[in-house]
Amino acid sequence: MKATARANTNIALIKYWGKRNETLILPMNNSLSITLDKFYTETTVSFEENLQEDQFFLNGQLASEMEIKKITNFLNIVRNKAGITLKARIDSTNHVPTAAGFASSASGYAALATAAAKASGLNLSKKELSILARQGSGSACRSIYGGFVEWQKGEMEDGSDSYAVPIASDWKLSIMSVMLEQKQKEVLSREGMKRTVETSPFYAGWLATIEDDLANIKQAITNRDFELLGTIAENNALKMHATTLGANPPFLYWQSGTIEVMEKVKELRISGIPAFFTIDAGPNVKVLCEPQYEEQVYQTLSQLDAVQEIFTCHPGSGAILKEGI
Ligand code: FM0
Repeated sequence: MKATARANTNIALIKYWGKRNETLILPMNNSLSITLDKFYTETTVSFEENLQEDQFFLNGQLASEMEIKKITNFLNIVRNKAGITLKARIDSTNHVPTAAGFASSASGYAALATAAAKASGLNLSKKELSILARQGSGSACRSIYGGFVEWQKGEMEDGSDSYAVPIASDWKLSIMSVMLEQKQKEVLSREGMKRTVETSPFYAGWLATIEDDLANIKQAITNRDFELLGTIAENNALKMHATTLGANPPFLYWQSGTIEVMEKVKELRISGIPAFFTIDAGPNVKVLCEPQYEEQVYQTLSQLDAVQEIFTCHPGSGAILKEGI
């Protein structure tokens, strides 16, 4: 009744932004991401006879009651499916540089779903694992697979057709994760997307453009058209962030350093180096380029005072069970 799994985080090129069902975590729109080869979570789940409550240790420390409650809710889904009532001990380690502030919910729930399913005796397909991980955190359903991944939003009310599928491609892009100094506490993505759906007049405009963006970026992946991929990804991120300005109360994830990096990326393009940015629910910027330009992009962005550290990532693998444990 014990299993260990590892999952990488992912970065969306077409963003998931907004839910149509908050309990089942069903999205308003399709999204598309790249699973990275850095920043992963490793989680061991052990269902045990003698436990009265679920125990959750994050990076070696007992987690807060709120975090344990979230984990218990998630494990209840697993227990129901497996027909067991045993409580579990969960040990989870985030292998994310402390300064990074990289969202770990995607790698966290992908690893937890994979380990918990195995430990409970369930033998789930990747599709079923994706559906399970989605119920912990939406973006986690994409981290079940490696490389380019599409999360198909589905139509069903029970969420049975809302899961990720891999996109066949071995295109080795570079994703430079640019870390800035964290200046203020952010609006969490869960709260931010909810507020945006409920109050932003720009939300409808965002949704209206998704299907075109998705079709174009898939075309770009098929044709290895970097210019097109980068243009769509950058524009999609800008549109997502534009919706937050129309929310009530309004909010913005960017800091001055965020804009400095965005401007540098544009300068790089003017100087003939194809590079594009994308930004999630925080101030950090991810810069996309092809491997031959990695060094130049790295050097140029390192010069900015606001930049603390840059991590060069590439497409990585999907969630895996660790053998021999
Ligand atoms: O990853 O409320 O998965 O597509 O990162 O847990 O379902 O943390 F930029 C924002 C991720 C949102 C875009 O949201 O939310 C993306 C975002 P949950 P997540």
